[in-house]
Amino acid sequence: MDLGATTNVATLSGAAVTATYTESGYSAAALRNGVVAEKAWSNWRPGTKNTSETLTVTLPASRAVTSVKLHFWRDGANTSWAQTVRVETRSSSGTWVAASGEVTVTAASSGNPVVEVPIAATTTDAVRVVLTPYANGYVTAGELEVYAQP
Ligand SMILES: [Ca+2]
Repeated sequence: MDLGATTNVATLSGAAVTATYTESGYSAAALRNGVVAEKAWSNWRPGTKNTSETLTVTLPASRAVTSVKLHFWRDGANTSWAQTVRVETRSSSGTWVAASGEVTVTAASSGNPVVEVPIAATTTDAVRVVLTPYANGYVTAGELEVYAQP
């Protein structure tokens, strides 16, 4: 048995993804439809952009979560991915606990940036990713994966 094997539990029946804000016409729910390369979710808005955004994945049951992987979407020529992200897990008492430090997102000159944040295996029924956009920037993403031990 491979104790290192993990599976994406965000796509399980009964899981859900919500966002603190979603641009009209886009959907946080589409961050768990299994399609990685798409403009599923956007937090663009006219005028002043949000300086922080949070994506929350709730699971149908507690799992030992080991990493979170967020696939951003490169929206034309815009820097449409977060500058940094951090991961938090929900404790059994319902409080959010830091599971990582601030992780800088690196991006190649083309293609959709991806950030994967490994965490110490934590049994939890909800995970959230706090995004810090670039100054005056916005974020678009295709898929949010949460890996857990089987
Ligand atoms: Ca998707």
